[in-house]
Amino acid sequence: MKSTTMQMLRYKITNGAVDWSSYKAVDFPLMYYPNVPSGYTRNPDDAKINVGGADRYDQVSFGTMAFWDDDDGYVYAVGKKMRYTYGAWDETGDYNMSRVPRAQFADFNAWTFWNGSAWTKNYEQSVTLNFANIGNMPSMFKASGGQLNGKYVMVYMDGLSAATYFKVADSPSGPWGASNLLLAKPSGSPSLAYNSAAVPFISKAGEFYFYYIEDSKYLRWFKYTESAEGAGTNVALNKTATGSGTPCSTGQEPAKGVDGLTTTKWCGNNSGDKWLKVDLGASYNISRWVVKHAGAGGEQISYNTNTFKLQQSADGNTNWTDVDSVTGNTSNVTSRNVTPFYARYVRLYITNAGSDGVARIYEFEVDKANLAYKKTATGSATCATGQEPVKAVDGIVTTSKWCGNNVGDKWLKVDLGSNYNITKWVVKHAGAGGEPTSYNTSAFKLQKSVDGSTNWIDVDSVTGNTANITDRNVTLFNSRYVRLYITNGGSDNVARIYEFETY
Ligand SMILES: [Ca+2]
Ligand SMILES: [Ca+2]
Repeated sequence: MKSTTMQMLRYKITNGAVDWSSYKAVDFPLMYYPNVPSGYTRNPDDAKINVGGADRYDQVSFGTMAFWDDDDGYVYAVGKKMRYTYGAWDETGDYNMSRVPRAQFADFNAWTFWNGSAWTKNYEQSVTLNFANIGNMPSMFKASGGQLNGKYVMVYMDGLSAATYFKVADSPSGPWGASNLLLAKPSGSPSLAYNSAAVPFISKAGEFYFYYIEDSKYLRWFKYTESAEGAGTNVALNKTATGSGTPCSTGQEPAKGVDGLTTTKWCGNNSGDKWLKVDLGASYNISRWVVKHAGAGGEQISYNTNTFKLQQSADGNTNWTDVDSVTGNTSNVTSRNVTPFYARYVRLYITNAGSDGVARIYEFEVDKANLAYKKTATGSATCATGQEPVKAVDGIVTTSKWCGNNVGDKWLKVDLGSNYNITKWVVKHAGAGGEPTSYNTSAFKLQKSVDGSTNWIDVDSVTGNTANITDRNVTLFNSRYVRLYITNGGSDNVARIYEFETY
């Protein structure tokens, strides 16, 4: 590859459509000029190195990708450094990351590089990202909505024709968490598979599409969908919404604020306070709320809702109770965790809608809480290190289970932290984690207790189960402690619980 510079093509998007005639080549700074070995010379014009009479060329950071962080206003770019060392190109294994304020994207000199602790102008120091065991061409994006909301997600294949994974971090520069398997190593037909990458732009909250390249000819597509019962399911999605005043115009009704799309909005311009109410259809424990403002839909940021609160009500008409409030907001997306509350009706109540006083809500979401998620779990004897009770409440199904193998009955106890109303429980057995279905838990009960140590009371029981996932509604009960009590662990009587959830 002869590379004298690296460029990206920029296109204008008008009314949601790409204007292909508008492209403009923009310089991109992830270009690596290695130290030229002794005796070799560099052609200053095109970064060419003369190696024993043959032309060789500098390489850019290999597999460079970029993504735009909607919240902090930067464009980030990540690539894998290639280095020329005495006659051979090799991958350094080091990833570098650069960023630039979005408005200065085309200003080559505005880019800075992460050196492990700070953003610097010095490219040579930009080699400190801890991306061990990441194959070429990872992709990265910032998730919006769902369990991963606000997290940075990296999708990658662990080598050529290998398995595809994703990692999660709280900031682009890491640290990155454990690997989560997305897709097993391709078997059979493809002789070569590479470059697994996510395509978040066409994905909805709680899911993302990804692909790999097969035999340099095809894109093989897949979709990752978060567990429907996992932490963070938006229960306002497509529910009945009403709003104050009359919509600003046709097509901007309250329903557009809960349709799952950031291309549609509820617009309210009545005088005074404005509100958007949602009837969830049933009562849920709610642990998080999300509002996507004007800027999230591509409008000017000064229109972002300024001061607003989340309210809840049992009847949806009167007696609204404040749950959480935000003042002086300028962000495009508000995402806030709250202590779980139990309600059927929620309301976004706006006292300052932004610079022109018009409410523009592209999405209003409230997430149903799995009350057991990441709470304190204990259990009877564990099969092996890495299969502790905590693995049954970590929200991860693939490769993450509690395994219990003591003789006799087995149990998994969760301290929810305080008393909650509970109406549903879910158990994901061996088959849900990819193991033989004969290992699915056969006979088990849900129990409750006021003290978590004695006086366990049966709430519900299942016998002769063969399903991978048990999902059962129960008459509402209030408890701080819940226990999965297993009397028959399946064909080999070992308990394999990938997730235990209560709602
Ligand atoms: Ca919408
Ligand atoms: Ca798990």
